[in-house]
Amino acid sequence: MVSKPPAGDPVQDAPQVTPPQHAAAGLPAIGHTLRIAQEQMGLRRTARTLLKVNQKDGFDCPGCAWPEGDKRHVAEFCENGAKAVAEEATLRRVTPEFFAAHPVADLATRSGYWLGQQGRITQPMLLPEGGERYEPVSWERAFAIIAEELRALASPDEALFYTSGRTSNEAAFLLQLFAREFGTNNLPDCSNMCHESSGSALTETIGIGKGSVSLEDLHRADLIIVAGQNPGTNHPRMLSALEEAKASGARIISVNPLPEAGLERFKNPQTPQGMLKGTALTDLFLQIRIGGDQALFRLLNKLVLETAGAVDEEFVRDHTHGYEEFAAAAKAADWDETLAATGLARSEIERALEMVLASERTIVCWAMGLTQHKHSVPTIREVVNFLLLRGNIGRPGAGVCPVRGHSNVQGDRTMGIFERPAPAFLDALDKEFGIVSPRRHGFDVVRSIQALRDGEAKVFFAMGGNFVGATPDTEVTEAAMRNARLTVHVSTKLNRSHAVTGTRALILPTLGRTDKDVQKSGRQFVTVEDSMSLVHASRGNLPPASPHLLSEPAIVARMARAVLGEGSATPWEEFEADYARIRDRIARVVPGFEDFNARLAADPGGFALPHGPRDERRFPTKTGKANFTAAPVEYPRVPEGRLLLQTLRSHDQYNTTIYGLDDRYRGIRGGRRVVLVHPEDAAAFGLADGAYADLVSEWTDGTERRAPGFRVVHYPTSRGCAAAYYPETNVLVPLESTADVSNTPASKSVIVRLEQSASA
Ligand SMILES: Nc1nc2c(c(=O)[nH]1)N[C@H]1C(S)=C(S)[C@@H](COP(=O)(O)OP(=O)(O)OC[C@H]3O[C@@H](n4cnc5c(=O)[nH]c(N)nc54)[C@H](O)[C@@H]3O)O[C@H]1N2
Ligand SMILES: Nc1nc2c(c(=O)[nH]1)N[C@H]1C(S)=C(S)[C@@H](COP(=O)(O)OP(=O)(O)OC[C@H]3O[C@@H](n4cnc5c(=O)[nH]c(N)nc54)[C@H](O)[C@@H]3O)O[C@H]1N2
Ligand SMILES: [Mo]
Repeated sequence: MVSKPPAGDPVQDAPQVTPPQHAAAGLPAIGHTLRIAQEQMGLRRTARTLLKVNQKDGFDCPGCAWPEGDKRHVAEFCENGAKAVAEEATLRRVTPEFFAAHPVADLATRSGYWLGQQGRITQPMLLPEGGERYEPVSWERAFAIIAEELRALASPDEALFYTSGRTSNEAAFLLQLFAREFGTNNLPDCSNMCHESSGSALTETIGIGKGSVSLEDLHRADLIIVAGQNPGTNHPRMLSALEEAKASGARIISVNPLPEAGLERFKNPQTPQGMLKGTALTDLFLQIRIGGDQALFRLLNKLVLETAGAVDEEFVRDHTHGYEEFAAAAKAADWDETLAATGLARSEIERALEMVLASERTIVCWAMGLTQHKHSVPTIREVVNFLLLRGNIGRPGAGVCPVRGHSNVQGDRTMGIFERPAPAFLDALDKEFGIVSPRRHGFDVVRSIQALRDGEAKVFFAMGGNFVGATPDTEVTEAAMRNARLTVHVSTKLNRSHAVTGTRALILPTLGRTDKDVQKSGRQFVTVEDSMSLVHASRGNLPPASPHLLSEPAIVARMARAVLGEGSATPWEEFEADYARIRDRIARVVPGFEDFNARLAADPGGFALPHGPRDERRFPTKTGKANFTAAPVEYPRVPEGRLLLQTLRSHDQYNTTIYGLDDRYRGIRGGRRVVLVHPEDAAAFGLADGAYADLVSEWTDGTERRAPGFRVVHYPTSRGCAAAYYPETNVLVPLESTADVSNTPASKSVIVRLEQSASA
């Protein structure tokens, strides 16, 4: 299997490489922000828009899910948030003339960067059966086509309803309601590829799949461990929280195969002192091998167990279950095996232990570096064991902190976007709407692709996102998508998924976060939930990108009316006219949202959802306690002469949206086809810095996948490991290579060999 870089793709240009930087943000970040924002929006719109980001009367930043503090700065955004805003608030437009000039076959040759740079989509478009181009279509006709295809299915389970995490609570609630009224739980979402492993591990161990800390807790912690996360790029506002924590005496351990600039030093653009010198953040850098985290935490647990007085015995006795079995497993942890799995030195782990023992309040933060491996769920369970041992949950300054990706990915799940909904949730939904939701579990992302491939699913609907761009095994996935009868994308911008279609395809253009949303009852706002379970309003203030756009709630409501017709007693029209009516229903179905509208009116800054472990050390698990677990230690076994490749984000991208071709902190400019390799590993393949190599992944069934033409960059990553950007490398991730339990694609552990490129 070969993926050729698309013709005319600027990413083929030879990237410029300089040594990686050792500090993040500062002046260059401001300059970069303003340049990108102005290119897309012009000067006036830039000012008007950026000053509204994350303000109480403004819109929630469409970037990451990091929470806002209570005290807002005038400019409450970061470089990458500003890029996300600029990308959406751009003045560039994709009109019907554009589609007339660019047949689908042409779009299919373009890079994701080029597609995204064309601007906002202005009208609903249809690719008719056998057609070569998308043509303008009325909204009415578009919904009639969806109704026709959905009604023609042999079973509702032949339809898939995907959600990307930018969708508001209101739209998400309507979408899951529609899917269940229609008769399926096929609600895959981006979370399946993202923090599903965190959700699986946390639900089993503490009874709720969400983080247990607030910003306040971070500021009060003694020790913060940041494992498998690159906040300098992906959650830049987290750096301010880490800086504040350090100012109050916290220490930081970063666990990462790469030295990430943002974790080394932060130059806070909000303070003069920060701009000059900045704050060193990391006290101890554990440069771990990819996939070594479970072994590391297991050994730390053994060492804590062996230290007199280190275990919080009262907490363990009163609040936990499974301690004996866990302690037996932990005591068996082996130094030599841990050193082999982690690539760390004994002295480094001993230093970490000292810091752990000196801390009364410890927080562990993590993201994709922990969630996208075969053994991610046991890894995160081991992190929970680690925190439970010293009672670091449910008290100030301590807890679990999975740092979410998309700005409302957590809220979408709270609203019921889940292929395996809890029976209690469905009971409440059924009671409220007088429907009978299906109880059979639906398909997650990977199962959805398999269902399309195998002809079990025939209609694919996406509320945002870029399904074929974000999912693994690009060629398999694209072939699967082409099997569909109908593909529908509710989108703001063009992406790869619009070029890889079913027999018929629809593009439904929608309002974004920054757009003003006016419905029959007047101006609307929507709500979102951030990574720390805070719910708040988001209100766009720009004139919509085109008069033909519909909001996401309106699209779902109209689709539901077209599909369900008289058969539905749900007041879809009323929901479209006034989103407060949707919130009234959310208040009655979803725990924690009681008096939803009234509470938002009282404080537009929002409210925190209840969280048993955080609020009262109540653990809603099967045992009624926090569960210790005792899984065998796993780590990737990489055959001789192979490397373990992680696929990650550059500084100039938002998932599959490419803002630019630079990865400033890592010293890469003007290109994305790079592979970062330790100089000695590169030498073993006979590859000098600047050589070109094909990445060839090897899977257990003997198949190989190839991504050609990557510039080799000698880089200080841990030995035996390599890194390259997603989505270019998705072609290398076998569909069947997923995490146990959560079924999340193992995008951070791909076994590869490097071959000198034929063409270089
Ligand atoms: N600007 C911007 N912001 C974003 C996004 C974006 O694309 N751009 N994406 C959003 C989304 S959806 C998400 S999920 C988050 C993603 O946020 P991150 O998880 O920070 O994103 P990645 O680039 O995947 O980085 C993974 C990090 O984990 C490290 N890592 C890889 N493997 C291992 C391992 O085995 N062990 C350890 N300890 N570390 C490892 C990598 O070196 C890297 O530092 O960001 C969100 N925010
Ligand atoms: N190899 C590899 N694969 C990965 C990952 C990895 O680290 N490595 N990370 C995974 C992760 S963590 C995630 S979250 C997924 C991301 O998967 P997705 O969420 O599917 O992908 P995005 O690139 O975030 O989606 C971008 C598209 O969303 C649309 N969009 C933007 N704003 C809006 C809006 O307001 N409304 C609507 N309706 N549409 C909008 C635009 O059309 C844009 O092109 O990718 C996963 N895939
Ligand atoms: Mo994500």
